[in-house]
Amino acid sequence: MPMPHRTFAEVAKRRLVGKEGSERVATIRALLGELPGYRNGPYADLRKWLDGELDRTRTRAKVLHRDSIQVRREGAAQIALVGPPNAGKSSLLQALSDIQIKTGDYAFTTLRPVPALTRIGGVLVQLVEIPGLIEGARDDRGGGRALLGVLRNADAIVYCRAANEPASSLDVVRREVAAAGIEKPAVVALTKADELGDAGGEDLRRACDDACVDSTDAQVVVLAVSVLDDESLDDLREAIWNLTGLIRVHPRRDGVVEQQEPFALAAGATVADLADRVHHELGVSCSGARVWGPSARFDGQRVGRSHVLSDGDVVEVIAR
Ligand SMILES: Nc1nc2c(ncn2[C@@H]2O[C@H](COP(=O)(O)OP(=O)(O)OP(=O)(O)O)[C@@H](O)[C@H]2O)c(=O)[nH]1
Ligand SMILES: [Mg+2]
Repeated sequence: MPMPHRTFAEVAKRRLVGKEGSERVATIRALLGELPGYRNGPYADLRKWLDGELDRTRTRAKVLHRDSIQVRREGAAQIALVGPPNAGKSSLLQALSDIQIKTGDYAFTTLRPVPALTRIGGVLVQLVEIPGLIEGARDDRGGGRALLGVLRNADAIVYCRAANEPASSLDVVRREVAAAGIEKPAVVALTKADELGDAGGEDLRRACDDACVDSTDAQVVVLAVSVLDDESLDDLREAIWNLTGLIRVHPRRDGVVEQQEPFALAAGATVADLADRVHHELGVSCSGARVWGPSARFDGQRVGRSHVLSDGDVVEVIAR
């Protein structure tokens, strides 16, 4: 004796409440299995409804999946490249790292955030191109909410715009970022600087001035870059490093500067912090260090545990 169809409908709805994805699919399948196999009438209608639910659940699962575009963090910091379509973000990403990525002279070449690692002064930093931030991103246009979510996770932003485009070409992106309440240390990269030609110097100066007109921009460093000019790329790397707020410290042991990657430490880190990072026990037993570099008054200065280190220091930790 099958359950009356009205009761079945009630039970089915109750069992589906709050379920999504594979759990919901499994429940719908189970319900379909329990449903009497009439070809017509109320039970057949219930079957049709459940089949529809199955399709809708699968589609939703796909959409949810497509929205989850989070980027796994790697390296000492994560820096987002944002800007209008065709600004040269992918080209920069490629020039600064080893990745191969599609670039193209049209908008929306890149459709999802793309991460790549770059080495700055020996430390790996993750760059992420965030494409397609368009007007209305805050209302999820163009999948904007997920893209802004990735941006929110980043430590700093490189705003990219072509040097020969007006400063206003960044306005849309900056408005969307501001509307999303995202505030991060930032630089502006004026890309494709090589395209300005011989009279470029003057254009560039104007472009740099334009880039700073917005009052909130007072502190923002503006750099002209071209993927054809290695020096400009090195300057950009250094500007990116400054955004991270981290310092690079090179360990030295028994009089030899170790060839490993330098340690990336938060600004304000002390000798004790470095020792702890090398090894927890060294953090405990460290009594001080010898320091060469910006934070030392002279080469090999003997300092205590609480001595504050600077970017570029070479440090030999002394254990008790
Ligand atoms: N001359 C010159 N062209 C560049 C430079 N950087 C990028 N381009 C060109 O600009 C176009 C757009 O470059 P992409 O790197 O694809 O731009 P994008 O910002 O990633 O574009 P979307 O992913 O579509 O948002 C391509 O034709 C590049 O070859 C540069 O430094 N100099
Ligand atoms: Mg791109």
